[in-house]
Amino acid sequence: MYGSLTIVEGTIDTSQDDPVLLAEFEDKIARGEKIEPKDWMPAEYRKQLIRMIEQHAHSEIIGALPEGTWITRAPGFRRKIALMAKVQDEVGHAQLLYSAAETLGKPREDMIADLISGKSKYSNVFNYPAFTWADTAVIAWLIDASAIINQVTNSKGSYAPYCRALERICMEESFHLKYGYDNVVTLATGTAQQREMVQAALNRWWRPIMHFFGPPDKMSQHTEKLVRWKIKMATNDEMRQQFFNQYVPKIWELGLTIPDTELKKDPLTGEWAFGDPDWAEFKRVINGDGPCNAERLAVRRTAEERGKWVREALQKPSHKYVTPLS
Ligand code: FAQ
Repeated sequence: MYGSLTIVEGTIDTSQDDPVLLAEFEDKIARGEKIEPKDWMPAEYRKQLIRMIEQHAHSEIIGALPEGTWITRAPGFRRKIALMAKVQDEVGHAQLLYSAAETLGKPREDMIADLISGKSKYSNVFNYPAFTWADTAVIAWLIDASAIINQVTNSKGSYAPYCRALERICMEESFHLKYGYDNVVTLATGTAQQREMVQAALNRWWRPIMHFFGPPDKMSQHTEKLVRWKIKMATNDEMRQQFFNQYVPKIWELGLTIPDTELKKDPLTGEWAFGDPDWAEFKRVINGDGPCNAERLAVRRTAEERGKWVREALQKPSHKYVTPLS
């Protein structure tokens, strides 16, 4: 329960909503107007936004971890600085998104508690390890590219605070993408060993990236209502197709191969066909049983425990700071 909202589990449920207000709300959405936190909204719209923005925020903060472990090992000072800035950006994105979710009534403490207890989900991709420097390059290029496709699309959506956060995030992510591409190009045009390393990383990340866009539309639980209320401005399959259109040619251009023998574009429809990326693995990973789920949550749990004294100190009445000279 958050404020006057009772979170109802299940499919779209507008039975508790005033039909007149609901009709006005839907007209507003249809006209392309934005919803602000103080505007009336159906309980299910609020519930869906909290779920999605909260998961997005968790993804950013957990998403800092696979690359974060490479800051000390990045090759060269310039790459170290760039990676450190990227990781800081991702954590900053989480702050923007937690703030956007808070406008809907769920306190940040509850969101963090749900993350570290394993109740809330976060993006599947961050439950895989970054074994080599090339893994970080593929993350920064192709996962940031996937995130941009999703976020640019949804920044045109209906909930104003989320759209504002997404616009700002996308500006920063576009630098991440350039940084990632630069690293991939360096490896792909480097020594035989570097090429091998980046190809191996691409092979490892391809399936998780296919999963990143969510299950196929026919298996998706939430897409229909999210599209109806313009929270999602494209379906999971549409965004995955956009990724193929934009990035498959760029990957091939670098002489890299994609580990899916069934991947091909239908010349008549323009649709990409692809092999089954193992949706059973996707389900296992998002439900807590991926290669790094336990490790990722343990890091967040430790951070939460170690930061407790800072949060407590901030709650206390402020004391006048006395400098040695005053
Ligand atoms: N991972 O009915 P749908 C980033 C869950 S940010 C985990 O299709 P929906 C930046 C879904 O929650 C990355 N779970 O769901 C960065 C639902 O479970 P629930 C995050 C997933 O909401 C880059 C169930 O499956 N971006 O990368 C995933 O309509 C580099 C049924 O699925 C966002 O969160 C998944 N991939 O569509 C940081 C964007 N897919 O809640 C560091 C906002 C689905 O019923 C380094 N979110 N599930 O228990 C969205 O656009 C949507 O929520 C989707 C899923 C498209 C992710």
